[in-house]
Amino acid sequence: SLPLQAIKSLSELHQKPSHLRFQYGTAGFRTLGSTLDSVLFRVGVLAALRSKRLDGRTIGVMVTASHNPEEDNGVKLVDPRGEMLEASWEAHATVIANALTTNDLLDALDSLVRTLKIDLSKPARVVYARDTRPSGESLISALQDGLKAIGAEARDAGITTTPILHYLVKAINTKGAKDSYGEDSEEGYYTKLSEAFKKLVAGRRRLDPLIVDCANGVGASAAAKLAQYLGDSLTLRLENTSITTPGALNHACGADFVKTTQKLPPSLTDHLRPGQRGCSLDGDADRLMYYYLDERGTFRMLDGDKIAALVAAFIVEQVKLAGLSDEIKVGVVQTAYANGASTKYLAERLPVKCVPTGVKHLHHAAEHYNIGVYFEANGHGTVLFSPATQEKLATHEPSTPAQSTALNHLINLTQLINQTVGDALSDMLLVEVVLAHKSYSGVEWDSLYADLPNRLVKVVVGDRNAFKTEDAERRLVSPPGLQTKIDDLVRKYEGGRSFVRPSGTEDVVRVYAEAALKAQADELAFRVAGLVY
Ligand code: 16G
Ligand code: ZN
Repeated sequence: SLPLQAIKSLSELHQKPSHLRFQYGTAGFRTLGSTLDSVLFRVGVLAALRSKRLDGRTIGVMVTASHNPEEDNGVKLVDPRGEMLEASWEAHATVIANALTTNDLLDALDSLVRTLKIDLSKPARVVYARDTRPSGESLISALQDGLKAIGAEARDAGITTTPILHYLVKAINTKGAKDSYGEDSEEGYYTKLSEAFKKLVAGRRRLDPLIVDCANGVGASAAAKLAQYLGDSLTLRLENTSITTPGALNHACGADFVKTTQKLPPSLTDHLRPGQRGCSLDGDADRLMYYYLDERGTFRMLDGDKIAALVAAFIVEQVKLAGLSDEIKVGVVQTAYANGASTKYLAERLPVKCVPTGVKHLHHAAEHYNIGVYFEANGHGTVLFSPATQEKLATHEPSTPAQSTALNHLINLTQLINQTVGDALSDMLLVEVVLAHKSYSGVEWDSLYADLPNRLVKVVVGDRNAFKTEDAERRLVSPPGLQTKIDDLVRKYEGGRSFVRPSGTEDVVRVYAEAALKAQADELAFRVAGLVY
């Protein structure tokens, strides 16, 4: 049975603020860091129960609020294969987090154990990490109390990136197996990525140094370590590495700043020369945005859609060169936020599917392809190779030297890419590989297609839950009548497209619009926002 006494006495030290309601949303629990103490304690207990439910396989816990302000924090669970927590457990997490008193908590845990038939005699194994946020240290100790209360075997992965924690979870759970994901250590991660990278760029002209905006977050230390492993195969110039300066995290820098303002972080103005490539990580290094300044000094953004286009086209080409086009089908997954021009470019070349916002939807849809490329416009994404495809690559007998070369490239890509989740560092190396192979600068990459001008606005409404969508969030079904009004407006704009959806992370409704001209995209967005308000 549950160690009631231990849970009870430790839970008293981590009482739930009575006036707050927590919700396990698209990004786990996420809110002001100072309010999350009880949530972390309970997540510790829950992670252990999830592990027991899965026969003692290791569960991950990541403490981060990604690109959000420094005062925010959050926590999410990682399933044994390194993927997001199974959806049905999101509701269990919400129930556990909201139990009012310690006794309510014990009742909720007991009922969870009974309904899910959790065998409490099984071991519980959990690995956890956090980003650089100041609130992280005390939240980790609350988590540790939860793990201790239920007697879990806990491993502290320290301060590291979200994707590294996902890597560790998968590596731990595949240790010693035929499909081992790699050594279950940070060194194992850096070694795996850097060795694959070196093989993929061997014999090619060295790329110019790359400027990396680390968002003053945990990506700074990870990128610095990665740079050592890369040696002279790629030079990284790290900027925004002030991880201990109060207030610096994600402030006027980082991938989210770049995407939402469509501007160069001011701190990079003196560092990025025209034509030079730069990129920004977010606060936990799972999102990536590229950019460059053109010859007139104008900022040109290369977002998640541009990364998808670059990478998908390259993989299709390698599959063809390897003589495997008939056996290995490559597909792309996007969301409604994907620029219309990117969807057009990709759909002319390979199957493209649109799914609702949120990594779990994209990841799941990408698993249906032999090789699934998924990226959100905001720079979160990865490439999945199905187990059968990896097997095929490992056993296929190439009939020419050219086929053999392409086959090896594909095998090395399976090692370079962090397939558990979007990973800014792994994605950055992937982009660099393609640029090296194609001898592209930012300019050539950018010219794959021209982005349609677009505008995103947020609208504060009385009740965002009144907004219900269908067709992968591209159309509203409620409030009634609103979609027809949007359609009528959109028709008036050349190349017009617009959709409205409730945010999953903020108490707002988001309006997206694109059109052939910038002024028109802005106008359309504001007029649709006017309908919503
Ligand atoms: C979360 C999602 C991200 C999505 C964003 C949308 C995960 C791990 N993260 O950050 O994929 O783009 O939410 O936010 O799923 P919104 O619902 O507020 O627009
Ligand atoms: Zn992030």
